[in-house]
Amino acid sequence: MEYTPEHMSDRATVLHVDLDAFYVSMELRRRPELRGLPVVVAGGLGNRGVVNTASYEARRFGVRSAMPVSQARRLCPQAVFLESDYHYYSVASKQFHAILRDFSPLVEPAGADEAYMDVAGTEQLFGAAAEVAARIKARVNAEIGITASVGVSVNKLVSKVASDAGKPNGLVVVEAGTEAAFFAPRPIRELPMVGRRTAEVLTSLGIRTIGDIARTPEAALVAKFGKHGAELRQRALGIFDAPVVAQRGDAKSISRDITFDTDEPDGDRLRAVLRSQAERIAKELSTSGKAARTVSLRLRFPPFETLSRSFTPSVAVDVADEVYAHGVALFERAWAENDRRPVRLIGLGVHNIVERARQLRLGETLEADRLQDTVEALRDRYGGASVLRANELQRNPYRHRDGDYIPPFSAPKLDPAAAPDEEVREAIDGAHPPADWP
Ligand code: TTP
Ligand code: MG
Repeated sequence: MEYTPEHMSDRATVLHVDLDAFYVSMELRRRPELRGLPVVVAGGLGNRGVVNTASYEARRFGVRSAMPVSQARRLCPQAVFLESDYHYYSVASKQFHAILRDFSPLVEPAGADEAYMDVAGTEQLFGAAAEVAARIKARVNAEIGITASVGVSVNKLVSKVASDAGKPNGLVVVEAGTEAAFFAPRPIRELPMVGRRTAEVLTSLGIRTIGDIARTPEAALVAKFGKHGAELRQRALGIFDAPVVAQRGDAKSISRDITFDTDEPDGDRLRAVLRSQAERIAKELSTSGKAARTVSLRLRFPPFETLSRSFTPSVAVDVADEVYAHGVALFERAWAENDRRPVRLIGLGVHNIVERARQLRLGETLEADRLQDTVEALRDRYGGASVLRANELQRNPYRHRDGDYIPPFSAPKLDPAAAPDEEVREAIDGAHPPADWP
């Protein structure tokens, strides 16, 4: 997209607020005797446990989120290992988002422990953005007992990088007009658009800093990354238009996953698990009157190779039938690409949750629910593709919303740079499950 000045606010009023080492900080709050020690919080402490987060002391030994607990124990045997207490953290997460909403109606949650907000127009009440940031930090500290880092700038992208740059307990303000200068010396991996594979390609071109990207001619980046090349360069200059969008502070995603005791080789059983996960997710959506824009699948192959794929259909989904249909389509393709190897973990999720605004679609009657049951029974018996709606024959589910085409199941692995949009690109790039997917 062509950059024009009106895309950018001329004042730094956008905050990104992120709690420091969130799960660990919560544990330290109730166990202050562990402060200063390497501490690892994991979902399960057995062989299949995965690290949720680690204290900064443990990170010094290389312990990272999403790492197997066994590996973390090898890297840092002296660490204190604790099992995650998700309920305890979710209470704090709600408190955190409530504090932010006290300062501005424009709060966009981006996960359990992070949010963007725009404080333009609140100066009369709370002072300049940097002052709001300081007040938020103080309230989080006083009321939740942990620290937050805040970035302040003209847009979400620069504020995100700024909050990371100041961690822990940071407050980094990037004054309007200094975005490119702030970015220039920073390593490419700090730019949110740059995943592992993109970084490899950039490094092979001799590009190490964000400033190096900004200095590279757009044509050279387009040659390597397709249309994302131009966008990459804009971002390297700190240009980003997406505004802060207010959202209610409730669930950002709903997901279910299961880790098998012995790796599961049977496709029918895997599909059955997906089916029951879809039902539980749809039930939760319907209880809260919500629908979801995006369906995600997560698969893990032994030992710890995890992939996630997501798809955003043109219409938000809300019934089990639809969640399952998209989930199983993602599964068939991802599983085939991985030689239908036995699966250790399978997870289904929905995110980009929106209010349900469902009206009967043209041609749909209340009988549709009963029809769906019948269709599902047939699919369960004869396989997911045995019954298709007529419109599914015409509408390829992998035609993405911007019109780009991703070939269906038998396709070779996608090149992240050639993928149709950032969401899919990230999913291919690796570990980007919904933000609050434990
Ligand atoms: P992050 O904000 O990514 O990490 P963090 O808060 O632990 O550390 P930082 O100071 O760098 O922000 O994630 C927030 C919480 O989400 C984290 O405490 C645990 C959970 N989480 C997982 O369970 N698995 C993951 O892979 C990641 C990245 C986070
Ligand atoms: Mg955090």
